[in-house]
Amino acid sequence: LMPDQWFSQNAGPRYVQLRHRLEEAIKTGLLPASSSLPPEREIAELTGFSRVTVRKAIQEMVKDGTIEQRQGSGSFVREATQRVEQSLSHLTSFTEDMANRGMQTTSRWLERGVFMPTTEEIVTLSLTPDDQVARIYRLREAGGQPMALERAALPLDILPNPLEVVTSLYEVLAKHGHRPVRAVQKIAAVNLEPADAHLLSVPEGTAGLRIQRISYLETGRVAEFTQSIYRGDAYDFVAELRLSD
Ligand code: 16G
Repeated sequence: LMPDQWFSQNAGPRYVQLRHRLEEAIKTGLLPASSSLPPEREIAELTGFSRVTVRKAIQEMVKDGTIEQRQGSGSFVREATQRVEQSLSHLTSFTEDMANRGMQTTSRWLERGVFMPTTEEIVTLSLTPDDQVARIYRLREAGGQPMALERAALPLDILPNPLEVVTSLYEVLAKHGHRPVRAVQKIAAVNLEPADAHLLSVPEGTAGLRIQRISYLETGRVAEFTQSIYRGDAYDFVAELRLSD
């Protein structure tokens, strides 16, 4: 890191000047993705800025997601986010969507079991208050990158053993002859809650999409009620529209 590459006649507060220098270093590959930043003290020495300024510049870059801080191992340049295009016209599963792009999926389980249903689940899945519900809640990753938090609820006779779902819910449903054939999906913008942002590895306040999917069996019965939080910075939703006749 050459100090002279970091100096410029930029106006604005000192931490903003330093931040521009660091952003420049990232853009030109001087500080490549995944590389670790030198310690604050070293950056201060190299650039002539004070440590307070260095800390403030880094804090700002952590907030906007350019830099990531890992407990005990310092600061790193974050990998650029991989965006994916997601069709809104086909009833596919996450596993299928990612496999079509050649991406491997992994899940981090947050909840998986049989529970008492919430009022919303009772209404949506047409349960009685005495029925229990199968619930699976997971962080879904593709190509090692967190993509979405998905919380699915299903009637117990449709998914008697939630533990059977290891990778694909739809695959398990298909095996039991319960693959949904139709779904209604609702999408709304949200600011990610701090806990969700943390799970999705994005800065707090990042835009997210709240997606609700209610899917139906051939018989017209509701099979699945899924509430998800998708990363706003990782998805482009695409639908083909036609002039109706
Ligand atoms: C998609 C669905 C979700 C479904 C899941 C099954 C949305 C927006 N999409 O992510 O409802 O439960 O696929 O995927 O909610 P899987 O078969 O890979 O588990």
